[in-house]
Amino acid sequence: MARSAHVDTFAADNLPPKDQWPEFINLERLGYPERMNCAVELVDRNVSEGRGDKLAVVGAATRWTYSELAEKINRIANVLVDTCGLKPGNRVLLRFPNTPTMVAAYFAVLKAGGVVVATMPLLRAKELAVIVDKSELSLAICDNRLKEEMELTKAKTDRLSTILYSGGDEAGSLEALMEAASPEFTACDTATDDVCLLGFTSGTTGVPKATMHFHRDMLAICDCYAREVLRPQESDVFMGSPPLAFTFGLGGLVLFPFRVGATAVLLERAGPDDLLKAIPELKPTVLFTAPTAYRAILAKKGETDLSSLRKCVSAGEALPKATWDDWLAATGIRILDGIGATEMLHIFIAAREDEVRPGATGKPVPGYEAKVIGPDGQEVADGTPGRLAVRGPTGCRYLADDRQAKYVIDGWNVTGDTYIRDADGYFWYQARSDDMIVSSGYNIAGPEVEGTLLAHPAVAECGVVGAPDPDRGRIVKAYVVLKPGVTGDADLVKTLQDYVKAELAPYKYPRAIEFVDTLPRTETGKLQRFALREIATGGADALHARAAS
Ligand code: 3UK
Repeated sequence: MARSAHVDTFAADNLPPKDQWPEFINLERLGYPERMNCAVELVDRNVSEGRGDKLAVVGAATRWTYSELAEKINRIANVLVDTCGLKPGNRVLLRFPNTPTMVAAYFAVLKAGGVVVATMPLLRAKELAVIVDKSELSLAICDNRLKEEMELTKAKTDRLSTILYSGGDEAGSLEALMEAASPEFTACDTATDDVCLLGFTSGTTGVPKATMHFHRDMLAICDCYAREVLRPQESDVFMGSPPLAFTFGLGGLVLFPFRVGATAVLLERAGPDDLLKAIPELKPTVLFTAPTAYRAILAKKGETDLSSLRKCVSAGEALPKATWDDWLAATGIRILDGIGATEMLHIFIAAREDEVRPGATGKPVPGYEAKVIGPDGQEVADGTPGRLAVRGPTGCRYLADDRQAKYVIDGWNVTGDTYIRDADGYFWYQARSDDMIVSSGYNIAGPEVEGTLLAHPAVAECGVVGAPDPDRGRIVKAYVVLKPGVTGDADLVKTLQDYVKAELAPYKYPRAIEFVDTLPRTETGKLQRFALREIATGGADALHARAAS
């Protein structure tokens, strides 16, 4: 292991014990040097290789070339070190919508040897204070527009001593300090395995976990998934919806374009309607978003011109075959589904356009290995469902957390997903392992029923969970959002039930269907099945109480 550049050893001190690390494979093949700062590799290299005048990042009000971005980064790094006293290894909280300034601040922290703690804009003071305390950080950079919750956070913890606000030009603002700072900065001579990012998981329940990633990890995802599967070009323009605090967004909207000198277009608001408007205007060639957004865009496809798009990536949750088929019919593009995780930093199973099997996630990304294991930890036969286990050059390291021993088993990362591998080596997603519905002894995967319902013309969105049932233990219950103009009545319930029975083994059909206006989702676009389960459980209890009284 190379000598760390960290003066503040918090990150190294809180790595899991070595015997609980996953096995990292194929690192030699990537051939990274012992000393490396990923900010230099991802930004400065574009300048030194002659792409200084190339457009790096575009925001609502700014367009910076790689040279301009590199200068902003240097100025912020100087502010961090000279004004804020940042020492290598210190954590810095970032709180921004997706903007060019966030990107500059992100790389400034990395270049100065700090550790980035990026946060989702929608988080509240209560959640932010947990992150501040867990990361033991005292310094934050925050967009003016998110100041209120930042100040509430400051009041909740005694750690935050310095907050730089960005977006104004008053004395003391980030911009004023940058103006006065030098445009030159020598990168901190970090080790390739110095921690540079604490990625908090979008976990749906429980205390948040912080995953720890090294400088080399930031490049490894570019040199495995992006280089081998996505295969972007320098001329590409990237756009998408995930927040940069979600590693899906970080990789897809910043690291991947920067690794090849392409352009990142950042949207501060990136719901489906914003994408519909931005795509014809800004003409991205590569799109990163979640399955729901693909469906929402499809519903309004007549209203927009999607012809600039060349590649579309979907992750965060399973991409139903119906969505894949409809997108191909509408755009001629084969969506690249891929499963990733905050623990793995980015996507580790996917397929290139020419190798996609619609409905399957794909095969292990070059550099990664995957297998399906049974309850005893042994690999199961192809065709048998079991838990997904993966390993590669990136992997899970939780900051001081007992759950490390649950995620990493025998050197493999066990993601909590149930998968089936087919005889050709393709991996087929079934469900989150704890989302499998057991009804009358049958194992039913909610996402399979969802994918089927979504193919029905009346259905816009749906979520399928197990609802308690006195006879069957659980029954399959579907929460369905209908397309505009469709009325949810008893006839439609019967129609949808018959539809599923005709498409899947009949025991999987939803015995209960409820029509709703929206489904609960996380900021990363995931359906909150646990919230639906709670509703399903509460509903049954409420019913029971009424029957009893
Ligand atoms: C689920 C998928 C089926 C799966 C992520 C790309 O989602 C990301 O990270 P999270 O930590 O969640 C991980 C979990 O999400 N999932 C993600 N992608 C798919 N399920 N098909 C998919 N294509 O349960 C996984 O364990 O929030 C995704 C890149 C970076 C990421 N952090």
